[in-house]
Amino acid sequence: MAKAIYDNIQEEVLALKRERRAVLVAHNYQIGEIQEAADFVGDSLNLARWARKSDAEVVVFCGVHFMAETASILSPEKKILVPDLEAGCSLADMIRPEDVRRWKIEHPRGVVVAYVNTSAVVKAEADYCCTSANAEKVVRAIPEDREIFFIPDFYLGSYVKAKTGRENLYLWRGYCPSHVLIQTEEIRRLRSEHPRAEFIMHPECGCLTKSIQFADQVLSTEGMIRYAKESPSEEFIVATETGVLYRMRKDNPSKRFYPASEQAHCNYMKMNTLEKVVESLENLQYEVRVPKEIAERALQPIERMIAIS
Ligand code: CIZ
Repeated sequence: MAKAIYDNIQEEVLALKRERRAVLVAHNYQIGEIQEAADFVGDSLNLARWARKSDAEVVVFCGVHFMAETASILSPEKKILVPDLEAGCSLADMIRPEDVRRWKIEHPRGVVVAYVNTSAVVKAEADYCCTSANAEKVVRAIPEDREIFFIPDFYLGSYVKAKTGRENLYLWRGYCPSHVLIQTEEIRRLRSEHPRAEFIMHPECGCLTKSIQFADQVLSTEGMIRYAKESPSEEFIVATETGVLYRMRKDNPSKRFYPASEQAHCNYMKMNTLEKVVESLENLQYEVRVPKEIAERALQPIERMIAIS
């Protein structure tokens, strides 16, 4: 059969989605063209939950690998595809299941809280999952006398420890290589250049302890997007991966957004392109499927988090 000719790649993606009875979901850090082609844009948990509710048979997940795994855990009957199998997450790779098992042997009554940025095999060892939006709430739901192992992000964990005053919360020293590039000196400079701008910050930022004194809000990506819409301010300095600015600018054309650092750019997130989305839809590649035994165990901490938040 002759290959159809399209005026542009967005049209081609649309036609292929129809043909494959597929939906496309995109994380807040994806490039603009992918966000435009998406049926839903959001944070990793909202994407996975949206995909679960959708009646599509095929979901093209534009984000990074652990996010597609979470979608597969929540929707084992669906075909979850990623356009590039190499799009991983350095933070998620910083902890292995054996690291968690070792802690559990040393702390038999301890509770493991895993940030969503973990692989399915690590989630399978955890008691609770959390996102940056609900980490504090999840930790507060755990009885005071139980020790907590918070993995893998040291900065989010430190923030939650400070907010909850929880002394018996132990931290793994993982970090996001993009968020650690955001520096206090640069924020100080931007604040003096844009004195009217509100400064909103993601808790994965490596400079969180030093910069929190300037922060108007510490928020997840969804929290930032909502806050930028609702706040009467006209200008914002945004400390997170720069992809989030696309949606903020689109939602608020009259407002101005300044990245706290142009360096805060995740190369893994940017590996997905529309050309790869086309290939993914044409060839139904690359499927992410979590083995049943792991998926069943990893589902429990995710469901516990959903019940709390
Ligand atoms: O859960 C997500 O999508 C991540 C990694 C961050 C956030 O704040 O949304």
